[in-house]
Amino acid sequence: MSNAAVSAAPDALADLAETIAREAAALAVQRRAEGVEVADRKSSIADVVTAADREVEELIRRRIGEARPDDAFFGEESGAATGTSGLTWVVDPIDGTVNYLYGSPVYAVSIGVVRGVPDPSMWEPVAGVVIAPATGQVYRAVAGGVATLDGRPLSVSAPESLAETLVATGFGYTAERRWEQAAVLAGLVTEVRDVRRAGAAALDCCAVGAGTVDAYYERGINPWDMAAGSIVAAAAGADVRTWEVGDTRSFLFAAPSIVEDLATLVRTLEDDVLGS
Ligand code: LIP
Repeated sequence: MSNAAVSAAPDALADLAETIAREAAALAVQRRAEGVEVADRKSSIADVVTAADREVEELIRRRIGEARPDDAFFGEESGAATGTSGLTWVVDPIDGTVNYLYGSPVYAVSIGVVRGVPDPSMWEPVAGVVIAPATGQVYRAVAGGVATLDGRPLSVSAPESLAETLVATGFGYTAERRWEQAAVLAGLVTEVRDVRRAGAAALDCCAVGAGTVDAYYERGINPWDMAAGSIVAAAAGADVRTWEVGDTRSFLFAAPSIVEDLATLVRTLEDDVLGS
C-alpha cells in the first residue's frame, strides 16, 4: 500500500502544486530558449503540440506520482490515469501552446486539484496553481480561500454595466468552431467596453480574478484549460456560469455585477448562431 508523501489538506496540495509548477515552468522556459518546434497536430493543422508540452507534462505527472501515488491524473497530452484517493490532478502543461510556439510570453503551466472525476460539471474544486513562466507570475488559490498573485490577495472588478465591461474570450482550432465563435463575438462586441483575446484560458480565468478583465467566456474549452484558473477566479469572487448549446459546453467567469446580463447575452447569441 503506497503512502502519500504529502497530505490531502488543500493548502498542502496547493503547496505541492506550486512547487511542481515552478519546476515545470523553469523547464518550459529552458526549452523555449533552446528552440521550439511542432511535434504533432491534433484536431486541425492549427492545433499543435510541441515536444516541450509532452516533456513538461511528463515531469508534472512524475512529480505528482512521487508525492501522491494514489491520486488520479488527467492531462492534456498524456490522458487519464485512475486513482484510489478520490483526488484528481487536472493539468495543462503549457496552456497557450500557440503563443509558446511563436515566442509570445502569454502561456501558463496550469495545475488543478479536484475531488471526483475531471468533469467541470461534476467535480469539487480543491486547489489550483497557474504560473506564467515568461513573467514568473504565480496565481494560486484553495477553494473557499483567498486567491493570490505572487502572494498578494486578488479581487474581481465591479463594472456597473455591460457597456463598461472588458471581456476576454478565445477561439477553437477548427474553422467551423471559429466561425461560430466569431459570429457570437460580432453580436457582442458592440454591447461591451471592448474584447481581449490573449490565447491562454488559464491566464484569462486568473485575469478575471485579478480584475484585469471583467469577464472571460469561451465555448469548447477543455477541463485542463480551466481547472486551476477557475479555482483562482472563484476564490477571488468571480461568479461562474456554464451551459451547453448542442454538444459543446460554454463557460463564463465574470464579476458578479454583470454576470447575469453577460450570460444572457452570450447564451442568446450562441442560440441564434447555432440555431438551437
Ligand atoms: C488554448 C486555450 C485558449 C483557447 C485555445 C486553446 P491550449 O489551450 O487556452 O483559451 O482559445 O483555442 O484551446 O491548446 O493552448 O492548451
